[in-house]
Amino acid sequence: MTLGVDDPLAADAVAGLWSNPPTLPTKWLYDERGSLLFDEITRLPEYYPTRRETEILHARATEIAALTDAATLVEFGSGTSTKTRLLLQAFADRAAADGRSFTYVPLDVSTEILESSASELAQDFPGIRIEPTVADFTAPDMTLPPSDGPRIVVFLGGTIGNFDDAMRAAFLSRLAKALDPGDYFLLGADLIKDTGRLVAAYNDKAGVTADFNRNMIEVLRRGLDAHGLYVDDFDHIARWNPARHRIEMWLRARRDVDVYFTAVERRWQLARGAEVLTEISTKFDRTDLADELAEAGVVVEHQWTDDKGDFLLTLGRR
Ligand code: AVJ
Repeated sequence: MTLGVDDPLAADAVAGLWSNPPTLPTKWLYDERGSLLFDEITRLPEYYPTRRETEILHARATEIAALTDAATLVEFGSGTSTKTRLLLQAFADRAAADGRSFTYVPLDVSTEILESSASELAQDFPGIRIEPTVADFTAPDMTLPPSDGPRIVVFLGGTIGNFDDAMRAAFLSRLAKALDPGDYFLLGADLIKDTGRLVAAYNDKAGVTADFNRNMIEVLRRGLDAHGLYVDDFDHIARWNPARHRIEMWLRARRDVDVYFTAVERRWQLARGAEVLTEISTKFDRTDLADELAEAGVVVEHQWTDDKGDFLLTLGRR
């Protein structure tokens, strides 16, 4: 079968693999197996961000509900909504005490994950209205669901780190325009820290992050009917880029690679030692991040970290 460039994977592969350096959008890491591997990553001893962010949410959820008094919580990239439960509990308690309704709108690109986690949430939070919505929040036309009171848009996990500087600026200004005055934005971001710990978080001993990264090869092989493309021909590389304060994940060819992508009728060659960029994970300075938000039109009202100062939660208001 031949895929036109209107097939998203085909279009991204054609645009990215022949670039210099070759690159593929991070979202292709998250097929079903990739999503399961990422879930495993969040429990690895070296991977601190999920635990630290959960600590902050645990400590601050009630305060966030009181400060914002939001009627609707919109979550970007909700996934399994595990950490969001802390916020939902706090907002649900508040709404119930005041006899108000509260709505949760999880946005995700994966219908399956949205539906399965929404039905679990509906059981656990009978007092909340849940309106799962399939949406790509990185798309240029960002519109938020209507709300009877202030909204709080939450974007957790440090996923903002996957955007490069230009994408981040564009995303934040689109978001600020989509918010109504008085709406809130809650953002999770990983902080710059000791390089050894950063690199270890993306180079775990058990090799789960390596499997997660190398799974991109399998996604390509299957999606584009590739011949001559093997997961075992690639090494996982994660290194710190000090100039751009970000972790970069690459796939490095262990030998000369010669692939034919049947679906796009193209041959792709990669010399031994050459690398493909699969993910960036930018780390932040809290003041710089507050400045970026202000620049976009979101006024920072609070910034909280965990006890170790590893991770940052920022609450801003339009
Ligand atoms: C889900 C994007 C926040 O950048 O830390 C974890 C993804 N990649 N290990 C991150 C990831 C490798 C993660 N985010």
